[in-house]
Amino acid sequence: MGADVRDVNHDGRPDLIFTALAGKSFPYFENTGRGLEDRTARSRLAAVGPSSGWGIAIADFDNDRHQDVLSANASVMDNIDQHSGDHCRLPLSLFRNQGNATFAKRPNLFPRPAAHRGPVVADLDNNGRLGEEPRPWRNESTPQNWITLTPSALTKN
Ligand SMILES: [Ca+2]
Ligand SMILES: [Ca+2]
Repeated sequence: MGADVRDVNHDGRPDLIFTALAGKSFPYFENTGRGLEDRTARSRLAAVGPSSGWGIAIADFDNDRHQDVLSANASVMDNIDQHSGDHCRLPLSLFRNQGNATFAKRPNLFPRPAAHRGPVVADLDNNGRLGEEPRPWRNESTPQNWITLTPSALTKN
């Protein structure tokens, strides 16, 4: 389904996390420099729950320097509500990096379920904290350090 690549474990090499269908792990592969090694079980992304993940974004959502994981969730079947106890519309999930490339799901952070497909992450209000689109989520975490750059036009001498 969705995939994103970032240096999750601070070793300078990009790592890979992708989403999966309900009941499956969200695989996490660390880049060892000689290849990718499966660290899913150690990362605790193996127990993500009954959500089918679509898009994924790896970013530092709480400005603690550790890359966190946001997944856009929904069932693959638009009419699954009519056929089982499962739901098509699901809330987003945020997995906080605990500083050692292990993740803890932040419960009830996104209570509004929807047929999510792909997140877009940006600092929409220029406050140094990342928010999420298409349904704007305002990040109200404690501000940490960030820098804002304002590009200016170059002039010829
Ligand atoms: Ca890495
Ligand atoms: Ca973080």
